[in-house]
Amino acid sequence: MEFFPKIPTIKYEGKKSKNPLSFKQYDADKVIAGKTMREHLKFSMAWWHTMIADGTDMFGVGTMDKKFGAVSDMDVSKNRISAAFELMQKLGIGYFCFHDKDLAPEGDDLASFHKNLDIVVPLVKAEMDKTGIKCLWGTANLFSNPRYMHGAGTSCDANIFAYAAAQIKKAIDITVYFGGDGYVFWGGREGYDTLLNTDMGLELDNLARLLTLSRDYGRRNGFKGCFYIEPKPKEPTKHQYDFDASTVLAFLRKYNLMSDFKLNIEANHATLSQHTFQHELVVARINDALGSIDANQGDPNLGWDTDQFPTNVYDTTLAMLEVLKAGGFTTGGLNFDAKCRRPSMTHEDLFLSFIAGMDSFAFGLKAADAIMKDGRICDFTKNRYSSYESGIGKKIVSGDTTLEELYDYALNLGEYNVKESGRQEYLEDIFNQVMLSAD
Ligand code: XLS
Ligand code: CA
Ligand code: CA
Repeated sequence: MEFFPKIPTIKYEGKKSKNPLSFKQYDADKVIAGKTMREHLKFSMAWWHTMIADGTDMFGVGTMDKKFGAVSDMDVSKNRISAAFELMQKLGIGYFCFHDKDLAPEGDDLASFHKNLDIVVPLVKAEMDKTGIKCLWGTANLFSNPRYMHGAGTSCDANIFAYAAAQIKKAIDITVYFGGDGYVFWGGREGYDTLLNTDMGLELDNLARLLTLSRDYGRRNGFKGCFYIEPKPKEPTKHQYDFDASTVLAFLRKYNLMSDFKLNIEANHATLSQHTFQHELVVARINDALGSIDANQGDPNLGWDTDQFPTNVYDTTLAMLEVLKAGGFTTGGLNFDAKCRRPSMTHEDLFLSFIAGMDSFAFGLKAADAIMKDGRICDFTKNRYSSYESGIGKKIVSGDTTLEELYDYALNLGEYNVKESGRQEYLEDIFNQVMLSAD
């Protein structure tokens, strides 16, 4: 059965096309810097937003049909599988990401939830085998069920810690069964609403204990991919422990988890933490921890986690610049953790949204490659630090100086001031000019 009968397979038609159901920028087989666009971009569908989110918000019920003609919870889950693979195939999306809870009804308790998963998960695998579509990462939803009101790994109740562990075990099993490349921990309620009732030290130690137990279980049971932490500063809690990339890196180092964990950077979470998307990607990259990306965008005038499809081509260009500088994705990819706006309620809007996001990142890749090839911005930055390549600068970098030597050196300089301009506006203009002529 076809769930989107009016939607054809989406093809690349080029910039001049006015056909809304076509790609204007994303030419999957085009080779850029030695790889096809498909290989560079590794697009992924987020099961929760695409197959489940129906437009429900705090002020009103859903506006979109995500039941795909089914009535019982189990049938809804099954129809979503067929619809998901039809959508991914028509768009040429090679990966998907999922929470355990996205795939099957929760039932009355954990045992019935896992029984439901055992029925549904092989159906997903059969579609994967048929289509060649892969799993980018899996995760467990440890934030929706009321039992996680105080957190999961950071709950004050040890029974809830055990529940979380059980859910993670099953979600890792499913990810391994799917051959998934990644496993994500996003700390939904791993934070606090007030410090008056919170033992922060114990909560952080317990969170690390849960991640360590999960890592060890995964490695013992065939998970060869990468574990990721996804930073976010707040929402739903007032303060989330995995606040931003730097905070997460300090946590991973403190608890000796750096060798198995990298970061999954989400654009909207970056801006929520008062950073730019580019900033969070740079922090991840320079720490060799750029794992994967949740591709979306927020709205600066709203200021919460709106999870919009990414259409800002400045941001996609800056993001792809960081991905290229990092040498491209290995286990990671671009997961559209994004949903249509509530009034964009038709199934066609789903396709139009993915097309907008894919074209925006495809353009970003082309523009980033052009900026790398143009070389002026990278060269400028490199030359800006050339004083560290010889003389006293070289000694500072190689660790061959002392504070005493620097004291004498500085005093001998007499009246000295920097001569180089930062040239921000000049660089921004180069960025614009190269980006606008990218093809
Ligand atoms: C929520 C997060 C979530 C994670 C996966 O804000 O983005 O969707 O990506 O649990
Ligand atoms: Ca996310
Ligand atoms: Ca989000």
